Amino acid sequence: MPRRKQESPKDPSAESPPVHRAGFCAIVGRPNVGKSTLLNLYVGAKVTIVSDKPQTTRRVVRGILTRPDAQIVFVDTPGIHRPIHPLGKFMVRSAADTLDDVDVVVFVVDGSKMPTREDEDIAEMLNDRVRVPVLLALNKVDLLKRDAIGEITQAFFDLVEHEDWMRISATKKDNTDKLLEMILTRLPEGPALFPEDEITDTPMQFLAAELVREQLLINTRQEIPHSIAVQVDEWEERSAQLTYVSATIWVEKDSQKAIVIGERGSMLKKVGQAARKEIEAWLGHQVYLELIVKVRQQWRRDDRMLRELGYE
Ligand SMILES: Nc1nc2c(ncn2[C@@H]2O[C@H](COP(=O)(O)OP(=O)(O)OP(=O)(O)O)[C@@H](O)[C@H]2O)c(=O)[nH]1
Ligand SMILES: [Mg+2]
Repeated sequence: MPRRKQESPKDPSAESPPVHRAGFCAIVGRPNVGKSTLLNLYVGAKVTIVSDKPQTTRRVVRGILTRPDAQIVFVDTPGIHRPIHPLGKFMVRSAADTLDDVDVVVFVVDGSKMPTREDEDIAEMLNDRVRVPVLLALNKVDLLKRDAIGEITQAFFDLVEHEDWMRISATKKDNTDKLLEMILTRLPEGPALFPEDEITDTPMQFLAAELVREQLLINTRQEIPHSIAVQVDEWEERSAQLTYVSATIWVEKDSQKAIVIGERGSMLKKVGQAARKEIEAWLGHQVYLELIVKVRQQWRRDDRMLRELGYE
């Protein structure tokens, strides 16, 4: 008589193999709400620059979080606003285009203030166009006044269709882990999309130019931050311990050039030193950073110049 095979003792992990998820998560919102801060927090490194000036991020930047159970490719996007020049149009278009190719969207808002016209525009776009889950992240909760919580939250709820929401602070790391789990559960099952040690697909040269621009944003005011572009012209690994980098800082007026250089070069020196340290940290060796300031009038409206700078 055939006998039933003896069953081996049950191995729980063999019964239900652990689920691995992988996918893309767009981070969208109006300028200055903390999108890039949130991405850097999740990735654990500065892969996208942050400043207190609106319209800091100009191009889409991907940052990758790899865990044993998942890989999330976060897509930081330029703040969506009503653009007034071709650079702004490029920025808004690249943010909007991101929505078509992701698995989940995090709509980041400044949850300490009532929605603005820009929030309304973005919400309308998300409601009309996005077919994947939208998560509402009410950021900057650390600035939220207690008596305004109800009114502000309700105003955002009325604005945008969302699957779930969370009140967070990207700088204080409040509830950001809870938001991360909400994102994770919305990703499809599948293997990792990028090598597990990769945290961004941004080329180092572009990152270096951005780190210089970040220092300029931090150290300048009014219209100057918006008038600055940084382009790496030369990148040479002179030895295993030293990389030579030369970059041009473009501004739109002679008066801006004078400010960026500073009195006897003081501003340029300060910016150069701070950016050099950050590039050195990325490369793990010494960097010689040379910065040159040049004027190109109205470069933000100059299609050829925008193409050259990679804003196309
Ligand atoms: N108080 C407070 N400030 C925050 C928080 N998150 C971000 N910020 C600050 O808000 C400012 C803008 O942050 P970013 O991350 O550059 O904002 P963004 O949305 O990427 O802005 P754009 O690139 O211009 O679209 C910075 O000064 C951040 O330090 C937060 O939770 N609380
Ligand atoms: Mg940003």
